[in-house]
Amino acid sequence: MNQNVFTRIRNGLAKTRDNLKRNIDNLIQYYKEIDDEFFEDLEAVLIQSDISASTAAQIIHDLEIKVRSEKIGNPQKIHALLKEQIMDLLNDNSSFEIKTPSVIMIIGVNGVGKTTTIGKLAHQYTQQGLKVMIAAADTFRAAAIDQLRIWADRSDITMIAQDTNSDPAAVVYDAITSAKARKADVLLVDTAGRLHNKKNLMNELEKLNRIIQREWPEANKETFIVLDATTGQNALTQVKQFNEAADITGIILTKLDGTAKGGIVVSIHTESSIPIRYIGVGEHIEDLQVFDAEAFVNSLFD
Ligand SMILES: Nc1nc2c(ncn2[C@@H]2O[C@H](COP(=O)(O)OP(=O)(O)OP(=O)(O)O)[C@@H](O)[C@H]2O)c(=O)[nH]1
Ligand SMILES: [Mg+2]
Repeated sequence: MNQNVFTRIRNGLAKTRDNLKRNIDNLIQYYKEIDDEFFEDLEAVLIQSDISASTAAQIIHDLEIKVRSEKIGNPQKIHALLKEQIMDLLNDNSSFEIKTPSVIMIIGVNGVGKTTTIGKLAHQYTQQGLKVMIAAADTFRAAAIDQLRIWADRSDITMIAQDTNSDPAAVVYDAITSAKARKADVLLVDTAGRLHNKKNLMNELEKLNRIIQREWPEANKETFIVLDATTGQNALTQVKQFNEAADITGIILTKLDGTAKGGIVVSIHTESSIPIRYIGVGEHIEDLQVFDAEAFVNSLFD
């Protein structure tokens, strides 16, 4: 991982890191040794950083076992122990590399950063030398198509769009025909933000999936849900409910730069068992990183 990439993750996670460090340092100052109350307070610190209650309980449970078996009493040791524990939880989340050809459908609720993320992914894949295309399947608002076009132009790639209010399924059908004809490596599909309780919109996602499957069965298919890291525990509910309409293959957490609660990354992976593929750490085109457990944990603690 180059220096630039690492610096961006580090900067993006600054609020979460500072918050976590301050809270843990307070504990270390207050407690002379690690005891039950220390663990209770530490659990509260984890929950404050948006690690869910059940994941926090699991981390504390494992830490207690370790501390007892190794007879560790010094609170100063807790930083390193906690880091190790979180690394263990995220470790099976291996670094992602896109297969070609791929169709990547980007889904999620309103305003989480879907379109921006597509712009960033298009840039990243283009930089890797891949031929990228975009399908403007958010046909709800004219502004949505215009916004996507700006991103397509930035990476100088082709966007397939129809008029506002046209059928997203028709856009996807068109885009696949075109992507196959042009031998595209990656087709990114932008979709309209939707609430998981809107049945017809969720059915639409199923329909888009069927079309992709039917029209380009040889292509690798990914469905990434975009989650706004600042929304907290509701993110897990979103994953569960979207997963009923679309087989989610990966999670993208955005806006980690805007929150002190980046702990959501830890529990969302642990509790959904879905890999985190990318994290968004800013609004700039380069502020999207392939999720790397080690780089993430290092950025959180060091
Ligand atoms: N700070 C920060 N802002 C982000 C990030 N990703 C997206 N945003 C901002 O979030 C806002 C919404 O982004 P969009 O990409 O339009 O979100 P969307 O999910 O496509 O929204 P809808 O299409 O309306 O559902 C924009 O102002 C983006 O600049 C990020 O990683 N960090
Ligand atoms: Mg959008």
